[in-house]
Amino acid sequence: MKLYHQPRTRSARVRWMLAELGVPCDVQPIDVFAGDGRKPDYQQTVHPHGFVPALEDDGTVLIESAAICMYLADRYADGRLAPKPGTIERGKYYEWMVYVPATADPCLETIMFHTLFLPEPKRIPALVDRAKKTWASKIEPRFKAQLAKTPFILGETFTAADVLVGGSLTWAKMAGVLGDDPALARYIDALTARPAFVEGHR
Ligand SMILES: N[C@@H](CCC(=O)N[C@@H](CS)C(=O)NCC(=O)O)C(=O)O
Repeated sequence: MKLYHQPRTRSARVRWMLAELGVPCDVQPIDVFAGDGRKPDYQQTVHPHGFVPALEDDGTVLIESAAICMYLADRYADGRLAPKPGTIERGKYYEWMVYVPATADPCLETIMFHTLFLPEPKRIPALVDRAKKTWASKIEPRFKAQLAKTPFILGETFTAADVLVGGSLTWAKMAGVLGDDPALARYIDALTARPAFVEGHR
């Protein structure tokens, strides 16, 4: 198995997930910030957009951090990190696994791009204002409401959904938009103290 990886990006979620599972994996660094992702060979054989993460397993390459984490949980966690297929708990698991990349990540990405990554003349402050409003009024309250009730996003036990939600919340903290809330702080402290989190973010 091989993970195409760049620290401090969404491939850290996959590296964290692999560490939770204790599955050995070669890590192939792809410096997307230095343009490694734009090399034709990488785009033709690994990731069609030149992004990370990508995971090669059994001779097949998978992309999309949430899809990779769901695959790894099903294949290597022996029922530990995801609810049973066909249950309503599994439905809720899918909800969070999709909510993060479909709704939370794009909002944070807008904030990061228009405050940090893009050259200054290309940054659009109105987009940042709108995304910050969406984060604070819609997205963060959803995480907060659940985490005020249960230690993990699906309830009493840690699942792959916490890798996605934890990844998004630590990104929000990095972007400086995470609100001051005891439930969120307790959750982030608990996740970042996990040895697998530390291993995944080396
Ligand atoms: N939805 C994808 C997003 C992948 C993505 O955008 N990766 C970023 C790093 S977080 C990347 O590789 N960017 C390189 C670039 O923009 O050239 C996922 O969750 O895997």
